[in-house]
Amino acid sequence: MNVPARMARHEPSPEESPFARDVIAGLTARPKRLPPKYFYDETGSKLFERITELPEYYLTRCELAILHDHVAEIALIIDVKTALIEFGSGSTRKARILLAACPAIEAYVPVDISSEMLGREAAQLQQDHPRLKVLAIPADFTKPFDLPSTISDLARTGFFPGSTIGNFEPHQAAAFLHHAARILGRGATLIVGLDLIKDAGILNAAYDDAAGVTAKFNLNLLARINRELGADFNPDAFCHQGFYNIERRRVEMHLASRKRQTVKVCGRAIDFRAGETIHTENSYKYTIESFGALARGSGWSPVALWTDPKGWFCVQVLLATEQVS
Ligand code: AVJ
Repeated sequence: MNVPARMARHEPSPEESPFARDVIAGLTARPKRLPPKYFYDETGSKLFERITELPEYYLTRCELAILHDHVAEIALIIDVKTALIEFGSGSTRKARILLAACPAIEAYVPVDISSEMLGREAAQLQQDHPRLKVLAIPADFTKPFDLPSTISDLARTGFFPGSTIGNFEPHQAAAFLHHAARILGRGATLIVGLDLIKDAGILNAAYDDAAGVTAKFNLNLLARINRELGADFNPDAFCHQGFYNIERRRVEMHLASRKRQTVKVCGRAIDFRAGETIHTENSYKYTIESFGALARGSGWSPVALWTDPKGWFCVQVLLATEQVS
């Protein structure tokens, strides 16, 4: 079949980009799914910032409070000249708390898939901290990447806040922790934020807010696929779902088809039954013990941890155990 050149440009073949490949793989899988890392285009990153300000979304506020309250103790742990490597940085708001109180941090290396936001945030941070080495790496931090050679004389402190680790399946979280131990190397420290298991009502509200910002964030994924891959999703024909799955200890987000419909994506026809969902995100919740066990099994030893007064969120400091495989 002859495809006009103009059409072909708007419908990249699955081989063309990792995004196209992942979208086709996810939408042809049963059940349908899409990787949450693709939420964060320009619009999605802004919507996520709005989520962090919602009354129901307690995660960011709790974590900021923990960091503010305990940063002096963190500074005592990271006391030798170090690079702070942040995985999936988004905003630099949390790193700024550490930078203000930890004079040992000489370089800041944010690694993020959302390159526009990364560039802006890194440039602003550099202005505010003229003597800090700011070395932004636009990359998918779940894939191997090299640290800049200019930080080879510094110790390494990894920073993985926001409960982003909850997006991984537990076995992927273990693989990520091993991967982080390899990238950061011997003697490294890792500061991780994780969301704790709690009452389902609080979790349901946090991921299905009254103002509908989380719904917009979830639905933007379809708009992004339209924009970047020339698909013809009608976002109004899908609805947001966000709920806590108690048995699996995770919040699930889905986009449910409001009717039977067919959508064209990268030249393929994707059929939806009425009510069929695309599973767009898991956000695993841990206990202090279950996360500690995961860390110990993945090359790290927990050395300190704090929660907010309600016990909803936890920041743990891990030390790389000697043997790095
Ligand atoms: C940034 C992955 C931690 O799981 O809470 C917020 C993303 N999704 N609302 C989370 C998110 C829906 C968030 N993480």
